[in-house]
Amino acid sequence: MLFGCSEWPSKVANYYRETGCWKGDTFGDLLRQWAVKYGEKTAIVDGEYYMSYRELDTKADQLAAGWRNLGVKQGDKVVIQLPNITPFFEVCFALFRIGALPVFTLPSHRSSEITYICEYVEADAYVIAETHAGFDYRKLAEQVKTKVPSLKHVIVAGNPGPFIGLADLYQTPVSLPEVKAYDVAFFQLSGGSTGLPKLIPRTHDDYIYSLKASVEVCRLNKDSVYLAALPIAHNYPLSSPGVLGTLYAGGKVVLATGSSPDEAFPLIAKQRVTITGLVPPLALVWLEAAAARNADLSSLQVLQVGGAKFNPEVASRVKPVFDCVLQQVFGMAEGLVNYTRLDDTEDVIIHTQGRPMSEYDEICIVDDSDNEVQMGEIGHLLARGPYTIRGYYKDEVQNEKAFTSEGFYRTGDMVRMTSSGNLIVEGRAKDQINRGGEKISAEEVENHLLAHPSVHDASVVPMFDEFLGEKACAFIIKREMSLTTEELKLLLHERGMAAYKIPDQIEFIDSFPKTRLGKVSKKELQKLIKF
Ligand code: AMP
Ligand code: DBH
Repeated sequence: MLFGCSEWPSKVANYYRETGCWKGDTFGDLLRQWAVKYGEKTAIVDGEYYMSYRELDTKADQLAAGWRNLGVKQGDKVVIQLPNITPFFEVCFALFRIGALPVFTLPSHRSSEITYICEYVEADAYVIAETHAGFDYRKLAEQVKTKVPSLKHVIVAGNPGPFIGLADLYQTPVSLPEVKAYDVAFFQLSGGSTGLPKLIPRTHDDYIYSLKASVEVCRLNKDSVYLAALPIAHNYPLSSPGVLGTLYAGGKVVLATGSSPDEAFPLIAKQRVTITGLVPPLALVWLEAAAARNADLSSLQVLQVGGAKFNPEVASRVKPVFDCVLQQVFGMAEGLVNYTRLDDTEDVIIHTQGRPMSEYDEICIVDDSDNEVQMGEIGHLLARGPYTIRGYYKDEVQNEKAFTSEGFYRTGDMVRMTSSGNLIVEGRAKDQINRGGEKISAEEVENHLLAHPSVHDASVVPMFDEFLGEKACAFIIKREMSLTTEELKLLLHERGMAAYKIPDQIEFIDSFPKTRLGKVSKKELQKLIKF
């Protein structure tokens, strides 16, 4: 295991090996096995381009050579910011094969997030697409490069401008180093509840196990066709079972560049998509579009909804409108994934967020003092298991808070267990806004707001929203009376924060309500929001 990452205790690790959870395969090995098994079968469809398993395997080898020739070595970090395009897979599998570590960021991230991450992991390289959704990533890379001089390479899928083109990295395969399955394979970003995003180290062993477990629960096989409508760098469309689970099962991945019904519905009809995963607000848009249009969605067997709490009334419309099974997914990039099962009763599917996917998952629901609550009562969800991390990357301070002494991860979610053993997400203890599946750390936004000289204090809280479930509202105590909402939004934009984190509403206030302990009471603040 690499420096800076907490390991599973060796006894526990051995147990996961003995029970067959961890099989000792790396992602590089897996792709080789798939190429042998599925050969010319289509692995990925990207617009008009159909890529077979064999082709993906070959391209990964060629790119691995390119990376090695650039000087990128085992353990080096490579920040990946790619939309849903085939190079995402080629680049990642090439890096897996040389033991370099992708760090996944979202296409919506901007200079604030990317600069911080590049600095934090001491990234050697940054991979972008030329443009996507009207945004030129080369401009962003220029800004990042000025701020992070240690960043050696910027690689561009498409026209490289001043950087290196990905096309130049397909080279004659070279011999590859040995990569260990127990090592970290890549980093995911946590949704965050602290000032700065935390990095989640995932190993080959643990992540591959999570794919296997997901594929079993979701019943994927080589006839499955998964539509990637959400950004695939996110843990949910990446692995639950997502694009990697689909490849694991020998199925076909269909990439969409966006998630609107205009793009997705024709793809479902043409590619005979059997399963896709959405966040709740998108599910609502799709429901309305499907009811209004005469699209052929007959191939769809499973519609997954997760990332944020799905309203049961909306959930009950999925089956009648799409004529397929709804599967609720409650997961986290740190590990634990819960699913409703395909043959669960309607009541379970509509009203719960499912149960852990693996028999080796251990969960506890506890009160504020870490004592287990009575069955059916609401408490903090703790999780431990063969694919749940034991610590964030190089962050001992947060690790003390986020993990118990027994190695359970404190999810920050408040849940209750039903008599059927399923979980219902009832709220959240972490200081985070879940904006329709996009997570916003309140503290991160507050810190940006506090950088304005006219801001005396700032507090960001969730506010109810019919469509998104939650939006962000910032309360500001001014130092300078002339300060306006527009000025603050501009500040956040100029500081390079991703657009989804910019508060939807800003309220000015004279003082913050306090708790008995003298801390800002976010609960009371929420009551002061003007709708
Ligand atoms: P992230 O930190 O970005 O990986 O987000 C994981 C968090 O998203 C979980 O800890 C929950 O707070 C939230 N989440 C994910 N799925 C669901 C769901 N189905 N219902 C409610 N909350 C969810
Ligand atoms: O929200 C998430 O992070 C999430 C949701 C569903 C996730 O990581 C997952 C499934 O694996």
